[in-house]
Amino acid sequence: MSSRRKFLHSSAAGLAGLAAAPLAASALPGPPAVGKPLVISTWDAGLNANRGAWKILGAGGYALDAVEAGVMVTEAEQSCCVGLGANPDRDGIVTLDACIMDDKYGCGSVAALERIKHPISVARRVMERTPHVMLVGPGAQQFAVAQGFPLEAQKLSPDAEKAYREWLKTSQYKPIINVENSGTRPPGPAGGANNHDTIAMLALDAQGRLSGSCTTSGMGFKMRGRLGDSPIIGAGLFVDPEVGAAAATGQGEDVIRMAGSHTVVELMRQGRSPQAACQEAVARVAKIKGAQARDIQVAFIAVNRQGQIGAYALQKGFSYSLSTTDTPRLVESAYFLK
Ligand code: SD4
Repeated sequence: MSSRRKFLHSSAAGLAGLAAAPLAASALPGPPAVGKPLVISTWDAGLNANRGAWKILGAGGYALDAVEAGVMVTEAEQSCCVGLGANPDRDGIVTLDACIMDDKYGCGSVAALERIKHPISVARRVMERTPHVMLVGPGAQQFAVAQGFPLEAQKLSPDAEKAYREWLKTSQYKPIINVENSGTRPPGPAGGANNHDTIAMLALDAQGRLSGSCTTSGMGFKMRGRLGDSPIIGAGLFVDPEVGAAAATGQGEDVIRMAGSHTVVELMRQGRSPQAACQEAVARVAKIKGAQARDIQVAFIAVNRQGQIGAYALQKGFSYSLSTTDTPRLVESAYFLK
């Protein structure tokens, strides 16, 4: 943990131009064109995930394989932020959401999936082996089992069990912004640590193919049946091979209401750089939320076909992991609210 934190600080210091908090698009230096292949993912969990993706990208592999393998690393870590080790809903059950998009408008998604370790791989099977885009709840689980995914035990991890017991003392639902940073996890305030849990990843491979993935347990202590943006194509993730790709993290309700990732891609289609597109989308969230914007976090990452990247958050504290070699860098994102 502490080495991750140190890495965050040193990387952020070394990339001070990206860490500033400009409010106007024109004031942004903007991340450099990084070319291809590249992989970008949300939060510091992205460091390990990017390493997993790079094994494929660095060997000239397919972006789709990379974004699946990359976030599978995070799903398997279990100890932190995504997958079966994460915090449960308010009824004490871990439910998982994931989606994936390839470079041909192919997309697949699962939501409210229980007891399956790798929802991202189930989402890929939905894309590749069914006529549908989304499967939810028991139907998604039934499909996963039919596809040979093992049904894991219905059991909370020790950390999640502890957090849930704490949360039950008050049963207050109050998401805490930026809890995805590993330095803030656990211990945290009751109902606080792990309230948001997501990794989103975008990759451009050596052949110029774009793909994206997103996987999450959603917000800890959510209502049973609640879905956020992460499994929703166009909200948590969108890939248009003619333009670029975008993904979101943070308060899913506020990403859904402005079709977040699709909005970022459409802004790029209109000529914005990935950075300007992320910034404009975040500004829209801020405008919609008004004074309540301070209570939430929303952030976008984006990449265009040319290999330029963008990242922008509503609040300070969002960082993303970027790989253009086999050594990932953690970069503190620019943000909107001072
Ligand atoms: C959700 N967007 O379920 C997710 C949470 C998240 O980092 O992104 N956390 O609303």
